[in-house]
Amino acid sequence: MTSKSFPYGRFIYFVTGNIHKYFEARQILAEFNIASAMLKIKVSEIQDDDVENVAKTSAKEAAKTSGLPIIVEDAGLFIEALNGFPGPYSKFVYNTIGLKGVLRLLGNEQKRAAYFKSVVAFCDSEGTVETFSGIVEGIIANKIRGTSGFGFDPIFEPKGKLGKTFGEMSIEEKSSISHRSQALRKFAKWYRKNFQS
Ligand code: ITT
Repeated sequence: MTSKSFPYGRFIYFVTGNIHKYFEARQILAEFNIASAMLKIKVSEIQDDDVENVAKTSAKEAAKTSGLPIIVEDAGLFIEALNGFPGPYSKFVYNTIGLKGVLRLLGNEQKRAAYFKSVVAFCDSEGTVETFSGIVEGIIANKIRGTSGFGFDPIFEPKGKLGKTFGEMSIEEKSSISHRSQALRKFAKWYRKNFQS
């Protein structure tokens, strides 16, 4: 893609209904001098086994509805002993059985490996889509620990920081290794290269 001049400067709308995701994203994008705003518009989340397809489809719909260049980010928690469950169904599982339910499902299972995957999908008003992904590996803790972050953060201990859940970390510490920060950093580098302010 050739370098485009972008009428709004380096600015991007982050389409989400989840303020915690936006706060994390805003900080990471700011490191690259990209200003952002949270855009809460209704977009359908398709049912698909792949978070990349979910993010892509939502991004196209959001860009079409708003007429703005936007990013959508879709993430999920994949637990090895549960064959990748809940994956793309993470929101539903969080809202139904919650953290306690996931810990109950795992019981005394010794193999507690899991990872978070994030896919950022950018779509401009012409319908061009680009995706960027990030993964953070870790384990599912034995019990709920910490009150920071959101979702499954209090039961996820990332590799390299074992003994501490995302729920026990500041946004900065989580973002130094998180799936979301990796995907957003890839996006930010690409965006700076392709869109001049
Ligand atoms: P959107 O409006 O952006 O879709 P969402 O909360 O539905 O917000 P996702 O679909 O990306 O976000 O994520 C699905 C669920 O996965 C989310 O509700 C959380 O429970 C969980 N999740 C995603 N990212 C997480 C993270 O960084 N830490 C903890 N849990 C996370």
